[in-house]
Amino acid sequence: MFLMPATPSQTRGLSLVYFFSYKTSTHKTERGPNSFISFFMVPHIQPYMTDPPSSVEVIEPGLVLLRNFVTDSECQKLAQIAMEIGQTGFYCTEKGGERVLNTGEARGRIYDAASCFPREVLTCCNEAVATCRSFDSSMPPMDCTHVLLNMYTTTEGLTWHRDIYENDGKSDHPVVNLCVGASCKFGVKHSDEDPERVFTLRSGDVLLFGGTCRLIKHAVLEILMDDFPKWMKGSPIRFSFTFRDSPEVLGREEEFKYFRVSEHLVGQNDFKVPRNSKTFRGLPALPSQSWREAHTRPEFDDSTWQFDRLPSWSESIREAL
Ligand SMILES: O=C(O)CCC(=O)C(=O)O
Repeated sequence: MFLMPATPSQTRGLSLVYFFSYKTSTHKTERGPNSFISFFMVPHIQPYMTDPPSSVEVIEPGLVLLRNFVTDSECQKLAQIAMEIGQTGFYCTEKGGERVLNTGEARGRIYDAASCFPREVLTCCNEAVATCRSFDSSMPPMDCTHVLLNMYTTTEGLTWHRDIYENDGKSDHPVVNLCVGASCKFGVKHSDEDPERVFTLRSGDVLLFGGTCRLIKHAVLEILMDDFPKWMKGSPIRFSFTFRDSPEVLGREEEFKYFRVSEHLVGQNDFKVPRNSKTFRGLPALPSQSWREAHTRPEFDDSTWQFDRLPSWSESIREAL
């Protein structure tokens, strides 16, 4: 069994719990000088000998960071799953025969229905949401319908944006982001005038943004290629599993197959965060994001999609399983 069947706090052996409060206005959030409310211990129910203790940080209502939520060995299995799925998913082959990452950047991307992913992957999301909601009562529930899996291969991250597209989910249900492998600097801010809040996300950390933070602006500022789990054996890669509740696009995954920041990150500057994020309606995908259209692009040869750059640590994990 991948994760022990227990209540979230039992499963995760939560130890340190921090609560922060923020002075909030409609779309602007600011951490006040006396924002540190409490710090207390929760009994360790199932300590992990090899992992640091888990903690919950309610950064503000609707924005929660679960540190060390997924154990190191679980992360290792998730990385293995990501590599296997990525064999056909992270790369495309150009007409000249060169295999390139399918975002046009140093990042591979897979977007698909949750049902295409192994159950273990979804278990992490479900447990993270349950744990988060037991600490932040404002966080709405979520039923994961889709997974976006990113693979970062260099220090290059992902530019500032809000998750405003139809396939990100139309409701205020949380987006759940699990970090596996190399660490990253992750930034959030409600508006451009706000100071950036930057968190280091390490392997096993889960960040949730929902409710009044569902449309928060965020960015992967940098991948920290010198901070990664031992089992990556000197070949650091960052995976992010981003779980979404977007039932409206079930069966339409083909429309959202590609996302190239240079072409498809549209409507961000004109987007006005609605006062009621429950009434939010996502922006439709551009036709060029679809699998069908990619087939017609002269530079791609999707008929020969293949993955041929498995790093050595993946092979050793495969042997160990
Ligand atoms: O990879 C990440 O951690 C963030 C991904 C993200 O923000 C997105 O795809 O919208």
